[in-house]
Amino acid sequence: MTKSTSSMPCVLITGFAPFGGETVNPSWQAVQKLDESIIMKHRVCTLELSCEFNTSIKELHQAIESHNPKVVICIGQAGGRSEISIERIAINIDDARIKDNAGNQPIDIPIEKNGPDAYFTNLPIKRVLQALHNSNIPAAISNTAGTYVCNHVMYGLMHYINEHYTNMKGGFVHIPYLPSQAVHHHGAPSMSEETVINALKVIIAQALSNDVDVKIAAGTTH
Ligand code: PCA
Repeated sequence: MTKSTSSMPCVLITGFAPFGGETVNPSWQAVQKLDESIIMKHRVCTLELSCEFNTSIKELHQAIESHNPKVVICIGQAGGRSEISIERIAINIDDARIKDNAGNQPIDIPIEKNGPDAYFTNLPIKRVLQALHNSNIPAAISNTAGTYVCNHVMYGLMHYINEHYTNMKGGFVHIPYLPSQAVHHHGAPSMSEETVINALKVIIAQALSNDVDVKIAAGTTH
């Protein structure tokens, strides 16, 4: 008899819809492959977020309410970055270089009028970094998630956790273009879907197994 997985605790992993003229978003391409898989006795629930300011946060909050996950990790495309990019911080500002998929382009607008200037992720990011490197996956800590929809969603996630839950873990990870996208962006780095999927499994396992981070230097001097 197979045990029902519906009573298992879950982790919520999100990807984004394509944006900015792309036909795919590598985040959702990879994330959807993990749907309903089991990692460390946790069911993986997945969701594709709209690449739209405001709507994306509402979709995320609704999914958190219905799944009550232990861990929430949102994944997004960062075309031009070469590594798995583990975000440390989300800032309270929208400053869109291009319109979102609903045609909105907020410029210098706070995400939460009375919210703090920034939130740090509560994922053990250095452990995640170490584990990715041990798996031979290029990765780095990033100290900016930008000012577009990804930073907006990360801020919305951490704000929600802060207001509603005390022990839910949340964070954001940017990933490079897929090779099929990079061929249209001369000189841009890329990462295979297989490597990204492996990276996501490593990240989820680390988030589930560690509350306390390690102190290893991974900063930059510029
Ligand atoms: N990347 C964009 C938004 C959606 C995505 O996948 C960003 O970095 O803001």
